[in-house]
Amino acid sequence: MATSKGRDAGAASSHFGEGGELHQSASAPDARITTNHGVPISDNQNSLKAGRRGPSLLEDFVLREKIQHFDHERIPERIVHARGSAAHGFFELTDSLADVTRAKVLTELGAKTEVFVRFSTVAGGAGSVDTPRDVRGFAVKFYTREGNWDLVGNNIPVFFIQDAIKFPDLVHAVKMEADRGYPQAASAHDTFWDFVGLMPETTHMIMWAMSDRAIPRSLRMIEGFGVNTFRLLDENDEPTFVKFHWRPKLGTQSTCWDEAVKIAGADPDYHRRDLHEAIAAGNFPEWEFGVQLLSQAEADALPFDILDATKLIPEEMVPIRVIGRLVLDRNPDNFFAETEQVAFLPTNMPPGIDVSEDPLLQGRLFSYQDTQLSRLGTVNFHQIPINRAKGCPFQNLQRDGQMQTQVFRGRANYEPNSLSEAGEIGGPRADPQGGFRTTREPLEGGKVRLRSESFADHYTQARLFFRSQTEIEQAHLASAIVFELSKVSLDHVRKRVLANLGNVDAGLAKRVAAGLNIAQPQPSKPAVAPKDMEVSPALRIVGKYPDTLKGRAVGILVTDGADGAVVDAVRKAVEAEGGTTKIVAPKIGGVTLKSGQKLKADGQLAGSPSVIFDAVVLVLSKPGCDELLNESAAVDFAMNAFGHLKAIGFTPEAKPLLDKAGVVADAGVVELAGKPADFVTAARTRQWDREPSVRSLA
Ligand code: HDE
Repeated sequence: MATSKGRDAGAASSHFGEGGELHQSASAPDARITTNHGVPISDNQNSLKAGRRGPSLLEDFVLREKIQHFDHERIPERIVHARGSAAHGFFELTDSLADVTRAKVLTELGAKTEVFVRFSTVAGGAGSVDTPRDVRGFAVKFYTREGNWDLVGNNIPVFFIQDAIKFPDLVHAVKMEADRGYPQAASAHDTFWDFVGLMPETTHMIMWAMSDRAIPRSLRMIEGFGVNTFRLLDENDEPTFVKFHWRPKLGTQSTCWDEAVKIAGADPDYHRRDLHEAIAAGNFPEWEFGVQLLSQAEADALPFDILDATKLIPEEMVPIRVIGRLVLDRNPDNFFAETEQVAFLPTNMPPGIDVSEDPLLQGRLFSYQDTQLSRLGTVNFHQIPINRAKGCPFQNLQRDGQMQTQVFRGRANYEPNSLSEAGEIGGPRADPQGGFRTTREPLEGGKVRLRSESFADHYTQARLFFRSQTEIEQAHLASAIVFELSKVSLDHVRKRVLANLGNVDAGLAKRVAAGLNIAQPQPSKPAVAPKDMEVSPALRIVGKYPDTLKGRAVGILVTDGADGAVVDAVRKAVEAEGGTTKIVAPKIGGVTLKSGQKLKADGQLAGSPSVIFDAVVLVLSKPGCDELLNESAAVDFAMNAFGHLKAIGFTPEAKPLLDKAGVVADAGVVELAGKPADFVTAARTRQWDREPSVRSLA
């Protein structure tokens, strides 16, 4: 039996004839498969064997090359920000910063600069899910005419720590625990909160990380920040401090925590898919680019140190000047070649942009170049197409190294040289006028290992953030801390965090203690007593994003016998406002409508729960509804849509299902009597007013 198996299997395939030989019509030379060295391959289905039943022969270089290449397909994942999604696009300058910088990318009005942008989570591995509670990376590579500029930012404007020397500790603490290898992509565990409690400087960032900003609805709906303070230098090298901001056109929008958790199961690639599909459909994500500019004197007048990355500059103190826009309009062709191999370096800056002395940034200036060497394996990683400077030539006298792809001509691999005097290639030279120059700002003091006293206030801005939130956001934030600390198993860790929270806001500490049902400890003794600042409404998200269907998806659940006219009306109304619709049916083959027409499904009910939509509509027939009453996926569809504060449109036949799911009438639960206008109004936003009726928050 075994004798004929291989041959039978081969004969079954149209590619094979008698004896397992490949019967493929002769490919044109440019379409035929070859080895890596260009040798055409005659058979890509069978290894070379001694006799029909083997063994395979070592001589088979086609097999060996293919397997060996495969064995080495994976490269080390990024130590942080391993999971990412990216897109190509452009940056267009709409307001010149010629008054403060000589960087052409920021002065050539109307000029478009090609960009590649990678979004990421921080803590999880490359294969982790898209929706954990986490900071999102927002890394932009501008291919400028004066070299690449990498603005490697996050969706939160401050950071956990003040000095780069604490970064390995922070990352060890937040990643999966060393002995057990879990939890993956989650901060809700002992070691993270242990670090947080012992390092009060993390408190401000913790407020942001526990806010809804850390569970974004879409990568198209996150803000971006350069975080560290940078400098701009004008023609005379006069410096101006700068903070960079990205603001999404769709507004900053988030999921509910329960929803984020469920999306992780329903669609682990939720954000990656959303970004890809939006771009593929021509709904190009867009951001405004803004700067906060300040002189040394203005910086000195602020009540905190702009070199401290745990502090932000409220917009109300230094307004954001919008100077351009970023549009992502092309998906990568190949995930590995582009998204995985892209290497961002905060040291990539064109002339006219410079760093500050922020001790966190100073460490970053070393780290990124270094990490690329172990990740991409060679000093020549800048020659990988996605990393190459495209806006201008790059040339110097650096030579050789692994994976060198350039073929240099001539003898000039040193400088100075006088070879050009003999008519030979002399090579490039430094350009004192047009080249990159560093700020001339004077430094002070001797060598010290200390933290500046100007960094000592760890609570004022944490308080500012918390008190600037709307009531809803404060409740979410407090509940998120309760959730995380409830996953902590060490009592003393919980208590220490609670004691620190007492310095942020007594009410917050009280709510968290009540949520944990433990006694509220005395506040810890802060290094500097926190002060009350004027609240900053700009730090909120609820009430700030536009009520719109743009960028939102509506799931329409249908059954056999459903009214096609209602489906059409909803689709038209949603799409007219820039939203997208997807038909969900019990079976992927779709349904037969009341009219007898077939309607194709975009998704099967069990695989398309309501968590992946922003609003839902149930267009059911009576028998269809009766069947769904015994289908937990259908009950969950309605129940979760309600619990996640989504608009629900329904035909009267769907009422029994809504009743079973515990959906009760409110402004967001709309019967589709004729026109879907009321549903559309409700679907433009979340039904925040419903929240107290569906969950108790801290
Ligand atoms: Fe990073 N960070 N980081 N980081 N970071 C990396 O570089 C590091 C920090 C950020 O999509 C690594 O290429 C140190 C702040 C993003 O490829 C590594 C410190 C901010 C990305 C590294 C920080 C960021 C990274 C890992 C403290 C916001 C993903 C892989 C001193 C401004 C880029 C890599 C991408 C990636 C080091 C802190 C943003 C290890 C030492 C603050 C968006 O070099």
